[in-house]
Amino acid sequence: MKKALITGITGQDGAYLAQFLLDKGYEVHGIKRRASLFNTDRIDHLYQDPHQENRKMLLHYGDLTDATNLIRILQQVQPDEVYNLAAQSHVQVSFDSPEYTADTDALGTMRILEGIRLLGLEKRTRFYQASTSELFGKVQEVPQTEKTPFYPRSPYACAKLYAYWITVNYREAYGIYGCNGILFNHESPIRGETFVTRKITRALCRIHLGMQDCLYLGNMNALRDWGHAKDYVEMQWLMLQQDEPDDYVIATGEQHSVREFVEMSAKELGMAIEWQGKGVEERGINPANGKTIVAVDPRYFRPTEVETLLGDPSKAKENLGWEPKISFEELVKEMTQSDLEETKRDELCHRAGFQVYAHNE
Ligand code: NDP
Ligand code: GDR
Repeated sequence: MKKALITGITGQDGAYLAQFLLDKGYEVHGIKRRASLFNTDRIDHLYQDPHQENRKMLLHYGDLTDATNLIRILQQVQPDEVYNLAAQSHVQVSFDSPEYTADTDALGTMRILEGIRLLGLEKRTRFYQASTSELFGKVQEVPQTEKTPFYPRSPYACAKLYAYWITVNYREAYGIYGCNGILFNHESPIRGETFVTRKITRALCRIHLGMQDCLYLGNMNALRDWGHAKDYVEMQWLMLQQDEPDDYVIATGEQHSVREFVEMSAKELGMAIEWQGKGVEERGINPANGKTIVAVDPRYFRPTEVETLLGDPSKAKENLGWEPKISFEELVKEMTQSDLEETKRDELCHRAGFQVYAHNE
Protein backbone atom coordinates (compact mmCIF):
# COMPACT_ATOMS: atom_id res chain seq x y z
CA MET A 1 0.00 0.00 0.00
CA LYS A 2 1.39 3.40 -0.99
CA LYS A 3 1.67 6.19 1.57
CA ALA A 4 1.00 9.82 0.67
CA LEU A 5 1.66 12.91 2.77
CA ILE A 6 -0.46 15.97 1.95
CA THR A 7 0.43 19.40 3.30
CA GLY A 8 -2.59 21.72 3.15
CA ILE A 9 -5.00 18.78 3.53
CA THR A 10 -7.61 21.05 5.15
CA GLY A 11 -7.75 23.28 2.04
CA GLN A 12 -9.86 22.95 -1.10
CA ASP A 13 -7.39 20.83 -3.11
CA GLY A 14 -6.24 18.88 -0.06
CA ALA A 15 -9.79 17.67 0.57
CA TYR A 16 -10.36 16.54 -3.03
CA LEU A 17 -6.91 14.94 -3.25
CA ALA A 18 -7.29 13.06 0.05
CA GLN A 19 -10.58 11.58 -1.18
CA PHE A 20 -9.01 10.71 -4.55
CA LEU A 21 -6.01 8.93 -2.96
CA LEU A 22 -8.13 7.05 -0.39
CA ASP A 23 -10.29 5.79 -3.28
CA LYS A 24 -7.08 4.56 -4.95
CA GLY A 25 -6.19 2.57 -1.81
CA TYR A 26 -3.49 4.87 -0.41
CA GLU A 27 -2.74 5.40 3.26
CA VAL A 28 -3.15 9.18 3.49
CA HIS A 29 -1.32 11.36 6.00
CA GLY A 30 -2.15 15.03 6.26
CA ILE A 31 -0.61 18.00 8.03
CA LYS A 32 -3.06 20.29 9.78
CA ARG A 33 -2.32 23.48 11.68
CA ARG A 34 -3.25 23.98 15.26
CA ALA A 35 -6.15 26.44 15.43
CA SER A 36 -8.31 27.66 18.29
CA LEU A 37 -11.36 26.13 16.58
CA PHE A 38 -11.69 22.85 14.65
CA ASN A 39 -10.46 23.55 11.12
CA THR A 40 -11.15 20.25 9.38
CA ASP A 41 -14.63 20.99 7.93
CA ARG A 42 -13.61 20.06 4.40
CA ILE A 43 -12.27 16.62 5.40
CA ASP A 44 -14.56 15.69 8.27
CA HIS A 45 -16.32 13.10 6.06
CA LEU A 46 -12.93 11.34 5.67
CA TYR A 47 -11.93 11.59 9.34
CA GLN A 48 -11.08 8.35 11.13
CA ASP A 49 -11.15 8.19 14.90
CA PRO A 50 -7.61 8.00 16.35
CA HIS A 51 -8.70 4.98 18.44
CA GLN A 52 -9.64 3.01 15.33
CA GLU A 53 -7.32 0.15 14.20
CA ASN A 54 -5.74 0.16 10.72
CA ARG A 55 -6.55 3.73 9.91
CA LYS A 56 -6.10 4.81 6.28
CA MET A 57 -6.33 8.52 7.02
CA LEU A 58 -4.08 10.11 9.68
CA LEU A 59 -3.60 13.74 10.61
CA HIS A 60 -0.45 15.28 12.13
CA TYR A 61 -0.12 18.72 13.66
CA GLY A 62 2.41 20.82 11.77
CA ASP A 63 3.30 24.01 9.99
CA LEU A 64 5.37 24.80 6.92
CA THR A 65 7.28 27.42 8.92
CA ASP A 66 8.66 24.75 11.31
CA ALA A 67 11.45 22.63 9.82
CA THR A 68 11.92 20.38 12.86
CA ASN A 69 8.29 19.43 12.78
CA LEU A 70 8.32 18.72 9.03
CA ILE A 71 11.41 16.54 9.30
CA ARG A 72 9.88 14.56 12.18
CA ILE A 73 6.68 13.91 10.22
CA LEU A 74 8.62 12.88 7.10
CA GLN A 75 10.73 10.51 9.16
CA GLN A 76 7.71 9.00 10.88
CA VAL A 77 5.59 8.58 7.74
CA GLN A 78 8.33 7.67 5.19
CA PRO A 79 5.95 8.69 2.39
CA ASP A 80 6.11 7.41 -1.20
CA GLU A 81 4.58 10.68 -2.37
CA VAL A 82 4.46 14.18 -0.88
CA TYR A 83 1.91 16.68 -2.20
CA ASN A 84 2.91 20.17 -1.07
CA LEU A 85 -0.40 22.04 -1.25
CA ALA A 86 -0.03 24.15 1.90
CA ALA A 87 0.31 27.87 1.28
CA GLN A 88 -0.89 31.31 2.23
CA SER A 89 -2.78 31.17 -1.05
CA HIS A 90 -4.59 34.51 -1.21
CA VAL A 91 -2.94 36.95 -3.62
CA GLN A 92 -4.39 40.12 -2.06
CA VAL A 93 -3.53 38.98 1.49
CA SER A 94 0.07 38.45 0.36
CA PHE A 95 0.40 42.24 -0.05
CA ASP A 96 -0.59 42.59 3.63
CA SER A 97 1.56 39.68 4.89
CA PRO A 98 4.50 39.42 2.48
CA GLU A 99 7.01 37.99 4.95
CA TYR A 100 4.70 35.28 6.27
CA THR A 101 3.72 34.42 2.69
CA ALA A 102 7.39 34.04 1.71
CA ASP A 103 8.17 32.01 4.83
CA THR A 104 5.35 29.54 4.17
CA ASP A 105 5.13 29.43 0.37
CA ALA A 106 8.82 29.79 -0.55
CA LEU A 107 10.91 28.59 2.41
CA GLY A 108 8.29 26.03 3.45
CA THR A 109 8.78 24.26 0.12
CA MET A 110 12.55 24.25 0.58
CA ARG A 111 12.15 22.88 4.14
CA ILE A 112 10.26 19.83 2.85
CA LEU A 113 12.72 19.18 0.01
CA GLU A 114 15.63 19.57 2.40
CA GLY A 115 13.89 17.20 4.83
CA ILE A 116 13.59 14.57 2.07
CA ARG A 117 17.31 14.99 1.34
CA LEU A 118 18.48 14.97 4.98
CA LEU A 119 16.54 11.78 5.67
CA GLY A 120 17.98 10.07 2.58
CA LEU A 121 14.52 9.73 1.03
CA GLU A 122 15.57 11.08 -2.42
CA LYS A 123 15.07 7.73 -4.14
CA ARG A 124 11.89 6.79 -2.30
CA THR A 125 9.80 9.95 -2.01
CA ARG A 126 8.26 11.68 -5.00
CA PHE A 127 7.39 15.38 -4.56
CA TYR A 128 4.58 17.46 -6.06
CA GLN A 129 4.75 21.25 -5.82
CA ALA A 130 1.58 23.33 -6.16
CA SER A 131 2.85 25.93 -8.61
CA THR A 132 0.57 28.50 -10.13
CA SER A 133 -0.44 30.49 -13.20
CA GLU A 134 0.27 33.58 -11.05
CA LEU A 135 3.93 32.97 -12.01
CA PHE A 136 3.05 34.33 -15.49
CA GLY A 137 1.62 37.51 -13.91
CA LYS A 138 2.15 40.23 -16.48
CA VAL A 139 1.83 37.82 -19.35
CA GLN A 140 4.58 37.65 -21.95
CA GLU A 141 2.77 35.26 -24.32
CA VAL A 142 -0.80 34.09 -25.04
CA PRO A 143 -1.72 31.33 -24.28
CA GLN A 144 0.79 30.45 -21.55
CA THR A 145 2.76 27.20 -21.82
CA GLU A 146 5.56 25.58 -19.78
CA LYS A 147 8.00 27.69 -21.86
CA THR A 148 6.38 31.11 -21.31
CA PRO A 149 8.65 33.42 -19.26
CA PHE A 150 7.52 34.22 -15.70
CA TYR A 151 6.73 37.76 -14.50
CA PRO A 152 5.29 37.56 -10.95
CA ARG A 153 3.07 40.44 -9.81
CA SER A 154 2.55 39.86 -6.07
CA PRO A 155 4.45 38.72 -2.97
CA TYR A 156 2.50 35.46 -3.34
CA ALA A 157 3.70 34.93 -6.90
CA CYS A 158 7.29 35.89 -5.99
CA ALA A 159 7.26 33.31 -3.18
CA LYS A 160 5.81 30.68 -5.51
CA LEU A 161 8.54 31.52 -8.04
CA TYR A 162 11.19 30.52 -5.48
CA ALA A 163 9.23 27.34 -4.72
CA TYR A 164 9.05 26.50 -8.44
CA TRP A 165 12.79 26.87 -8.96
CA ILE A 166 13.86 25.15 -5.73
CA THR A 167 11.82 22.12 -6.86
CA VAL A 168 13.59 22.15 -10.24
CA ASN A 169 16.93 22.65 -8.47
CA TYR A 170 16.52 19.73 -6.05
CA ARG A 171 15.48 17.56 -9.02
CA GLU A 172 18.65 18.48 -10.91
CA ALA A 173 21.02 18.61 -7.92
CA TYR A 174 19.92 15.53 -5.94
CA GLY A 175 17.86 13.49 -8.38
CA ILE A 176 14.65 13.93 -6.39
CA TYR A 177 11.53 13.06 -8.41
CA GLY A 178 10.00 16.54 -8.10
CA CYS A 179 7.29 18.04 -10.33
CA ASN A 180 5.68 21.44 -10.63
CA GLY A 181 2.01 21.52 -11.54
CA ILE A 182 1.49 25.03 -12.94
CA LEU A 183 -2.20 25.14 -12.19
CA PHE A 184 -4.54 27.81 -13.44
CA ASN A 185 -7.44 28.88 -11.20
CA HIS A 186 -9.61 26.00 -10.10
CA GLU A 187 -12.75 26.26 -8.04
CA SER A 188 -15.50 24.17 -6.47
CA PRO A 189 -18.31 24.38 -3.92
CA ILE A 190 -15.63 24.14 -1.18
CA ARG A 191 -13.51 26.99 -2.56
CA GLY A 192 -12.45 29.52 0.12
CA GLU A 193 -15.16 32.15 0.53
CA THR A 194 -12.88 35.14 -0.21
CA PHE A 195 -11.77 34.02 -3.68
CA VAL A 196 -13.81 35.82 -6.29
CA THR A 197 -15.86 32.89 -7.64
CA ARG A 198 -17.14 31.70 -4.26
CA LYS A 199 -17.63 35.27 -3.12
CA ILE A 200 -19.89 35.80 -6.15
CA THR A 201 -21.94 32.61 -5.79
CA ARG A 202 -22.48 33.11 -2.05
CA ALA A 203 -23.41 36.77 -2.36
CA LEU A 204 -25.80 36.31 -5.29
CA CYS A 205 -27.62 33.50 -3.44
CA ARG A 206 -27.93 35.71 -0.39
CA ILE A 207 -29.22 38.64 -2.48
CA HIS A 208 -31.65 36.29 -4.24
CA LEU A 209 -33.11 35.19 -0.88
CA GLY A 210 -33.20 38.70 0.59
CA MET A 211 -30.33 38.15 3.07
CA GLN A 212 -27.93 40.72 1.53
CA ASP A 213 -28.32 43.88 -0.55
CA CYS A 214 -25.23 44.20 -2.70
CA LEU A 215 -22.12 42.33 -3.90
CA TYR A 216 -19.00 44.53 -3.87
CA LEU A 217 -16.20 43.55 -6.25
CA GLY A 218 -12.85 44.91 -7.44
CA ASN A 219 -11.64 44.47 -11.02
CA MET A 220 -14.52 42.89 -12.95
CA ASN A 221 -12.55 42.96 -16.21
CA ALA A 222 -9.97 40.44 -14.94
CA LEU A 223 -9.85 37.38 -17.19
CA ARG A 224 -9.18 33.90 -15.82
CA ASP A 225 -8.97 30.32 -17.08
CA TRP A 226 -11.24 28.62 -14.51
CA GLY A 227 -11.43 24.84 -14.06
CA HIS A 228 -12.85 22.46 -11.44
CA ALA A 229 -10.64 21.38 -8.50
CA LYS A 230 -11.88 17.79 -8.77
CA ASP A 231 -10.43 17.51 -12.29
CA TYR A 232 -7.15 19.13 -11.28
CA VAL A 233 -6.25 16.87 -8.33
CA GLU A 234 -6.32 13.83 -10.61
CA MET A 235 -3.55 15.47 -12.60
CA GLN A 236 -1.51 16.11 -9.45
CA TRP A 237 -1.45 12.35 -8.87
CA LEU A 238 -0.81 11.53 -12.55
CA MET A 239 2.30 13.72 -12.56
CA LEU A 240 3.87 11.54 -9.87
CA GLN A 241 3.13 8.26 -11.72
CA GLN A 242 5.35 8.91 -14.77
CA ASP A 243 8.79 7.43 -15.56
CA GLU A 244 10.43 10.86 -15.46
CA PRO A 245 9.55 13.95 -13.41
CA ASP A 246 8.51 17.06 -15.34
CA ASP A 247 6.57 20.35 -15.03
CA TYR A 248 3.11 20.80 -16.50
CA VAL A 249 0.62 23.58 -17.23
CA ILE A 250 -2.87 22.51 -16.16
CA ALA A 251 -5.69 24.63 -17.56
CA THR A 252 -8.88 24.44 -19.60
CA GLY A 253 -7.76 26.68 -22.49
CA GLU A 254 -10.92 28.79 -22.04
CA GLN A 255 -11.12 32.28 -20.60
CA HIS A 256 -13.90 34.30 -18.92
CA SER A 257 -14.11 37.63 -17.12
CA VAL A 258 -15.19 38.14 -13.52
CA ARG A 259 -18.26 39.96 -14.92
CA GLU A 260 -19.17 36.92 -17.03
CA PHE A 261 -18.91 34.74 -13.91
CA VAL A 262 -21.39 37.08 -12.17
CA GLU A 263 -23.75 36.94 -15.15
CA MET A 264 -23.67 33.15 -15.40
CA SER A 265 -24.28 32.62 -11.69
CA ALA A 266 -27.13 35.18 -11.73
CA LYS A 267 -28.66 33.40 -14.73
CA GLU A 268 -28.56 30.10 -12.82
CA LEU A 269 -30.64 31.81 -10.10
CA GLY A 270 -33.02 33.39 -12.62
CA MET A 271 -31.83 36.89 -11.64
CA ALA A 272 -31.60 39.62 -14.29
CA ILE A 273 -28.71 42.14 -14.15
CA GLU A 274 -28.47 45.34 -16.20
CA TRP A 275 -25.01 46.95 -16.30
CA GLN A 276 -24.70 50.74 -16.03
CA GLY A 277 -21.71 53.11 -15.78
CA LYS A 278 -18.01 52.49 -16.33
CA GLY A 279 -14.89 51.93 -14.20
CA VAL A 280 -15.44 52.51 -10.48
CA GLU A 281 -18.94 53.80 -11.31
CA GLU A 282 -20.02 50.51 -12.84
CA ARG A 283 -23.17 49.03 -11.29
CA GLY A 284 -25.25 45.92 -11.79
CA ILE A 285 -28.92 46.84 -11.44
CA ASN A 286 -31.94 44.67 -10.82
CA PRO A 287 -34.20 45.90 -13.68
CA ALA A 288 -37.35 44.90 -11.76
CA ASN A 289 -36.83 47.45 -8.94
CA GLY A 290 -33.81 49.58 -10.01
CA LYS A 291 -31.79 48.47 -6.97
CA THR A 292 -28.00 48.15 -7.20
CA ILE A 293 -27.03 44.54 -6.60
CA VAL A 294 -23.40 44.64 -7.84
CA ALA A 295 -21.01 47.56 -7.27
CA VAL A 296 -17.29 48.27 -7.55
CA ASP A 297 -15.34 48.81 -4.34
CA PRO A 298 -11.75 49.97 -5.00
CA ARG A 299 -10.61 48.32 -1.74
CA TYR A 300 -10.50 45.08 -3.74
CA PHE A 301 -8.15 46.52 -6.39
CA ARG A 302 -4.64 45.08 -6.08
CA PRO A 303 -1.44 47.20 -6.06
CA THR A 304 -0.36 45.21 -9.12
CA GLU A 305 -3.02 43.18 -10.90
CA VAL A 306 -2.84 40.11 -13.10
CA GLU A 307 -5.27 41.18 -15.81
CA THR A 308 -5.42 38.09 -17.97
CA LEU A 309 -4.48 34.41 -17.81
CA LEU A 310 -5.10 31.70 -20.39
CA GLY A 311 -3.35 28.33 -20.28
CA ASP A 312 -2.38 25.86 -22.98
CA PRO A 313 -2.58 22.34 -21.43
CA SER A 314 -1.33 20.52 -24.60
CA LYS A 315 1.69 18.95 -22.88
CA ALA A 316 -0.46 17.48 -20.08
CA LYS A 317 -2.93 16.16 -22.67
CA GLU A 318 -0.15 14.53 -24.66
CA ASN A 319 2.08 13.12 -21.90
CA LEU A 320 -0.43 12.44 -19.14
CA GLY A 321 -3.52 11.78 -21.23
CA TRP A 322 -5.24 14.37 -19.06
CA GLU A 323 -8.21 16.50 -20.04
CA PRO A 324 -10.62 18.48 -17.86
CA LYS A 325 -14.07 16.88 -17.76
CA ILE A 326 -16.14 19.61 -16.08
CA SER A 327 -17.05 22.67 -18.18
CA PHE A 328 -17.14 26.30 -17.02
CA GLU A 329 -20.95 26.27 -17.22
CA GLU A 330 -21.17 23.12 -15.09
CA LEU A 331 -18.72 24.58 -12.56
CA VAL A 332 -20.74 27.80 -12.11
CA LYS A 333 -23.97 25.84 -11.88
CA GLU A 334 -22.61 23.43 -9.23
CA MET A 335 -21.15 26.24 -7.11
CA THR A 336 -24.31 28.33 -7.35
CA GLN A 337 -26.65 25.45 -6.51
CA SER A 338 -24.49 24.40 -3.57
CA ASP A 339 -24.47 27.91 -2.13
CA LEU A 340 -28.21 28.20 -2.73
CA GLU A 341 -28.77 25.15 -0.52
CA GLU A 342 -26.49 26.62 2.16
CA THR A 343 -28.22 29.99 2.01
CA LYS A 344 -31.65 28.35 2.29
CA ARG A 345 -30.49 26.68 5.50
CA ASP A 346 -29.22 30.04 6.81
CA GLU A 347 -32.48 31.71 5.90
CA LEU A 348 -34.45 29.04 7.75
CA CYS A 349 -32.32 29.59 10.88
CA HIS A 350 -32.71 33.35 10.49
CA ARG A 351 -36.49 33.07 10.27
CA ALA A 352 -36.50 30.82 13.33
CA GLY A 353 -34.83 33.62 15.29
CA PHE A 354 -31.22 32.38 15.27
CA GLN A 355 -28.36 34.74 14.51
CA VAL A 356 -26.68 34.04 11.16
CA TYR A 357 -23.42 35.81 10.43
CA ALA A 358 -21.94 36.13 6.94
CA HIS A 359 -18.68 37.90 6.27
CA ASN A 360 -18.74 40.08 3.19
CA GLU A 361 -15.00 40.34 2.36
P1 NDP B 1 -6.45 26.78 0.24
O1 NDP B 1 -6.17 28.18 0.63
O2 NDP B 1 -7.87 26.29 0.16
O3 NDP B 1 -5.68 25.78 1.24
C1 NDP B 1 -4.40 26.08 1.71
C2 NDP B 1 -4.00 25.04 2.74
O4 NDP B 1 -2.70 25.37 3.25
C3 NDP B 1 -4.92 24.96 3.96
O5 NDP B 1 -5.00 23.62 4.38
C4 NDP B 1 -4.17 25.78 5.00
O6 NDP B 1 -4.48 25.44 6.33
C5 NDP B 1 -2.75 25.36 4.67
N1 NDP B 1 -1.72 26.27 5.19
C6 NDP B 1 -1.64 27.61 5.05
N2 NDP B 1 -0.53 28.09 5.65
C7 NDP B 1 0.09 27.02 6.21
C8 NDP B 1 1.27 26.84 6.97
N3 NDP B 1 2.04 27.88 7.32
N4 NDP B 1 1.60 25.61 7.38
C9 NDP B 1 0.83 24.54 7.08
N5 NDP B 1 -0.31 24.64 6.36
C10 NDP B 1 -0.67 25.85 5.92
O7 NDP B 1 -5.71 26.53 -1.16
P2 NDP B 1 -6.13 25.59 -2.41
O8 NDP B 1 -6.52 24.27 -1.89
O9 NDP B 1 -7.02 26.35 -3.31
O10 NDP B 1 -4.73 25.49 -3.17
C11 NDP B 1 -3.78 24.47 -2.85
C12 NDP B 1 -2.41 24.91 -3.30
O11 NDP B 1 -2.40 25.14 -4.70
C13 NDP B 1 -1.91 26.21 -2.67
O12 NDP B 1 -0.50 26.07 -2.51
C14 NDP B 1 -2.19 27.27 -3.72
O13 NDP B 1 -1.29 28.35 -3.61
C15 NDP B 1 -1.97 26.46 -4.99
N6 NDP B 1 -2.74 26.87 -6.15
C16 NDP B 1 -4.10 26.98 -6.07
C17 NDP B 1 -4.84 27.30 -7.18
C18 NDP B 1 -6.32 27.42 -7.13
O14 NDP B 1 -6.88 28.01 -8.07
N7 NDP B 1 -6.99 26.88 -6.12
C19 NDP B 1 -4.17 27.51 -8.49
C20 NDP B 1 -2.74 27.34 -8.46
C21 NDP B 1 -2.06 27.02 -7.32
P3 NDP B 1 -5.77 26.07 7.10
O15 NDP B 1 -6.96 25.30 6.60
O16 NDP B 1 -5.44 25.84 8.51
O17 NDP B 1 -5.82 27.52 6.70
P1 GDR C 1 -6.43 34.79 -7.95
O1 GDR C 1 -7.91 34.47 -7.45
O2 GDR C 1 -5.91 36.07 -7.45
O3 GDR C 1 -6.44 34.57 -9.44
O4 GDR C 1 -5.61 33.63 -7.22
P2 GDR C 1 -9.07 35.43 -6.91
O5 GDR C 1 -10.32 34.64 -7.05
O6 GDR C 1 -8.73 36.00 -5.60
O7 GDR C 1 -9.06 36.63 -7.98
C1 GDR C 1 -9.33 36.42 -9.36
C2 GDR C 1 -9.48 37.78 -10.05
O8 GDR C 1 -10.70 38.39 -9.60
C3 GDR C 1 -10.43 39.75 -9.31
N1 GDR C 1 -11.41 40.25 -8.35
C4 GDR C 1 -11.53 39.87 -7.06
N2 GDR C 1 -10.86 38.93 -6.34
C5 GDR C 1 -11.25 38.74 -5.05
N3 GDR C 1 -10.64 37.78 -4.33
N4 GDR C 1 -12.24 39.49 -4.46
C6 GDR C 1 -12.92 40.46 -5.15
O9 GDR C 1 -13.80 41.10 -4.61
C7 GDR C 1 -12.55 40.65 -6.52
N5 GDR C 1 -13.02 41.47 -7.49
C8 GDR C 1 -12.32 41.22 -8.59
C9 GDR C 1 -9.00 39.74 -8.78
O10 GDR C 1 -8.46 41.06 -8.81
C10 GDR C 1 -8.35 38.76 -9.75
O11 GDR C 1 -7.97 39.41 -10.93
C11 GDR C 1 -6.11 32.30 -7.16
C12 GDR C 1 -5.56 31.67 -5.86
O12 GDR C 1 -6.18 30.42 -5.68
C13 GDR C 1 -4.06 31.48 -5.94
O13 GDR C 1 -3.62 30.72 -4.82
C14 GDR C 1 -3.74 30.69 -7.22
O14 GDR C 1 -2.34 30.54 -7.35
C15 GDR C 1 -4.30 31.43 -8.43
O15 GDR C 1 -5.70 31.55 -8.28
C16 GDR C 1 -4.04 30.66 -9.72
